[in-house]
Amino acid sequence: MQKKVEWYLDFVDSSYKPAKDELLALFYFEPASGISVNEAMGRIASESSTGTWTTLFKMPPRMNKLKAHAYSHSGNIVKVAYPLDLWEKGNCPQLLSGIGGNIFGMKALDNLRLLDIHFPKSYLRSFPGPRHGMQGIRKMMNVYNRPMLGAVPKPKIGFTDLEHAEIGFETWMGGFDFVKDDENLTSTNFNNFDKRVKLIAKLRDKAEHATGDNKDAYINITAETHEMERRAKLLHDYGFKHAMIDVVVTGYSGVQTLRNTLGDYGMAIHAHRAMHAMFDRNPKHGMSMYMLAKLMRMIGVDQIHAGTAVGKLTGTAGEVKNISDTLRDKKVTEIKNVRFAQDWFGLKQAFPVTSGGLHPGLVPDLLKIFGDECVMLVSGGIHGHPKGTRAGAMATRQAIDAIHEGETLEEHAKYNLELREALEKWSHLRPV
Ligand code: CAP
Ligand code: MG
Repeated sequence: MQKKVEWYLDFVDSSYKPAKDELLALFYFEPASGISVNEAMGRIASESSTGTWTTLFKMPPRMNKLKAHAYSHSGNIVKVAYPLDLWEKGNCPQLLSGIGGNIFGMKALDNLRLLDIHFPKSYLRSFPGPRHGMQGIRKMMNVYNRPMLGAVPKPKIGFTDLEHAEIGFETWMGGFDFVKDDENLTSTNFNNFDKRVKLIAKLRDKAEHATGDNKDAYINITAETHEMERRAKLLHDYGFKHAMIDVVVTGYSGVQTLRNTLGDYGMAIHAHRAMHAMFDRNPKHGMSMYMLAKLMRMIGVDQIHAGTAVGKLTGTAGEVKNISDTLRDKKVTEIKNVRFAQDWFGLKQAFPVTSGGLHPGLVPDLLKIFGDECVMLVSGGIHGHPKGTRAGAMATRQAIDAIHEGETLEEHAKYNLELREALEKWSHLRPV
């Protein structure tokens, strides 16, 4: 008789009741041909916890306590419970080495997607969460009852440091709060990070003086981690209250380190999600954007891009709403097969950022989806205004006022020239 070779099914138990302090993962999965549902679920739970592909010579019985259990299954959805002791608290990379690791490459699965993880209190509270959160940022900027507004100079890369700062000045003067770097601008031979910081600081002070409002910038510190720390200090020295990080490309460890550094300076993090679509766009495989947003709130970014549903990039209104919920809610409710309920146990709330192909004509849609509690980035949609950046920013503010005052954009445009000109160019266009 052939000896037992593997023990994957030991990790499947539909009668298992997860303990309160276990981490629970929600996966979409598709077994490969010839693999049963139970065999597939067993592999997911095994390879992401204590298992390997074969039975072992030495296996102390106490290790059974560290095994994950695939405990619930319906259709292509499986829930897996992971004992708390498997995890190092405060270590997000380790979490993903397990739950987001080898299992995604197993031959026995055609597709696998991590949709959500439910975190118990003791695990969640081992991370700091946002330094300021939504309320802290509103207080810092003294802006209430409307979205926070920002813009990236466009084209996204190519301006000199001085040209970049001058466009920023126009953005602020039109009534926006933030000037933002684009995700692929760091430090180049034509736009040096240090020079840009000094020039933007000078024009920020000028704009604050001229308008009497608080102004700030999301300057992109993305680089090797020690260099990010140096850049963070420079921003702090020049009085900036935010730093921007491309959080996917720098990685969880980099963001955790910078959360500490920037937190010590009292600064907030603007998280750009460049590269997220490499793993979240295929609905059957990879990891959901929802999961990324949740991990980033846990690590402690104050705001992260969430999509638009009406702009140039993919993402439905439902997805955008889910992401916003996990960033902003104190307690998230369950949506079957989509997300777990999650109590955030007091970690601060983060802003969703809506960005990508926006212009004043889309403001009514955006306010319907996000409400006022968001950061709205309108970039091409202000710099492409027929009268230029300042007029474009003014048009966006006028569009927000219109909705707040219960008017249509067209009504409000009758006595607001900048909005009228924006609508003449773009109307309510949804770019593709
Ligand atoms: C928007 C943007 C943002 C994307 C990011 C860009 O510019 O600066 O990076 O919106 O997407 O480079 O495309 P426009 P997301 O406003 O001119 O389109 O927020 O989905 O991560
Ligand atoms: Mg960009």
